[in-house]
Amino acid sequence: MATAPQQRLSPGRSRRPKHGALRSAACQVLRGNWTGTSTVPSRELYPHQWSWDSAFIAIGLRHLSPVRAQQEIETLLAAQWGDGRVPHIVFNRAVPLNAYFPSPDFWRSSTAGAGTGAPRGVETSGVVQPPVHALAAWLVHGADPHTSHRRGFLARVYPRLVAWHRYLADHRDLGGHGLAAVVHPWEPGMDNSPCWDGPLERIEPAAPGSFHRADLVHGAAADRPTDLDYRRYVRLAAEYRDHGYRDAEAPHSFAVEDPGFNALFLASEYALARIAEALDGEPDPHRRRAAALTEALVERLWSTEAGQFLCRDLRAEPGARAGGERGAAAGAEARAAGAGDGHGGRLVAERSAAGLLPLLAPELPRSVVETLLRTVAGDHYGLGTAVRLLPSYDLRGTGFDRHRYWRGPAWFNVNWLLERGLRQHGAHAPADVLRAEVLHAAAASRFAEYLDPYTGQGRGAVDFGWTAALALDLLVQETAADRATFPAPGRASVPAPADVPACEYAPASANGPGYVAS
Ligand code: 2M8
Repeated sequence: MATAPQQRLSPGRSRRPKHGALRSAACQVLRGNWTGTSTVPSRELYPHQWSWDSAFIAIGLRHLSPVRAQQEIETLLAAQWGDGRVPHIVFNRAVPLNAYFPSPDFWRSSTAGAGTGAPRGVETSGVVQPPVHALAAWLVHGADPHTSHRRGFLARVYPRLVAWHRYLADHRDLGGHGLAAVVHPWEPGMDNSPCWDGPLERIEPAAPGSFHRADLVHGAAADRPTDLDYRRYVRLAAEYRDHGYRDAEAPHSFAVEDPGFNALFLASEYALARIAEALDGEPDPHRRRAAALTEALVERLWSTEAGQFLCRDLRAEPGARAGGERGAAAGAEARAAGAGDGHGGRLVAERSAAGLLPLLAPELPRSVVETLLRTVAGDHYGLGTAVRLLPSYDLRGTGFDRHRYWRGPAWFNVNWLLERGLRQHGAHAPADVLRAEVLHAAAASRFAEYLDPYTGQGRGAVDFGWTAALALDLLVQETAADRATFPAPGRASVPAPADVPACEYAPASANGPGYVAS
């Protein structure tokens, strides 16, 4: 694994784009992607509302229109199911069925999900995405606490966010030790990660030709998941649907504890504590749950050998090879990573950027933090030496592909989260460099969905929602030098900096969409 020392890349500050132009361009994207009730990730490739996209988008949108940022979250939560789950897609009925697959007629949420409380008035998917929403809600509130209080924003979203977290704790703790499991590769958001190759190999693919992919109309086949992957995605989703989306009855042949998903879960649990405080409620139960999640993460997913957190495949035999055929090249490392460690299932011997996201946990043991900081800059991720933005997957992994989405490319939301995690643990110098690199890359790539980590060339969609939103957020943070992880209630977290021109962003309508009136 040892390589010749690489030259440190020159810091990004000199490459910083013009603030005013970047803000204005980000504003155009967010305005263009706004549908009237929420924001699409991309007009062509993703023409509906996506769950974790909306949370990230709201975090940026709060700098342009705090009311629209609140509406973004409210619209999503209006589609929450009776059992508390927040669906990963909320479908826009004005969009033709063939614009995206799987479409509402595949998920059939309002009928197949009726027994689990799927809403009647809107069609959604039946799986979930990472719970970034409480964190987003707290940050959105902090951008304009006065309007938030006036609209009763926190008071209305808090019970829904609590129900969402309760769903994860009660229905998704499939390993029985406090972590939430994902039951489909769409759920952790890093859909095509090599981490899923092993667990997916056990899934019988749906028949070829039994569905029609819409993504290839807009995305390059070389960048997207393969047909074989899609056939397995479809099989898993159909199986869940055909069991009425009941977690107790569905076989969940794919069940994985993902460190990224759980890191966001605990970060959001801390945010719920702040929200409870702001509402004169009880923050301690949330803090205790966040601490318990941190402990379970370290206990079940930490790998000293890998120097990072790994996924745990709950359906793997403890003695079986981790990662299946494609991941097995990790060899001895795979065996060291978790065979028969007594925790059930097996650690997956694949390094994904998800395994660095527990840096978001404020109570992570110092030795773990220091190891993670070394790993980020080491050979597997090469941040600051081989690459300027964190790649989504191990640069040296057998499954690495610099172009295929989530198998290597750098993503803006992951880098935004890393920047936050670095600061959380006092690593301000690398966080400053990363922030400047994100801003440069966002501007240079026309807010691309993701980038070739080596060349910085944009891939996937352009004018991508969370890329514009999170660049805007980092831009404002940089200029305002506001670095509090959780701003104190009642204080605007991000005062508008003087050198950023006002954006001609349309004001929100007086009667907001979602489940409440403004
Ligand atoms: C991608 O996922 C969707 C399925 O949910 C797709 O490929 O069609 C992922 O990047 C996911 O994380 C993201 O939320 C979604 C919309 O941007 O696109």
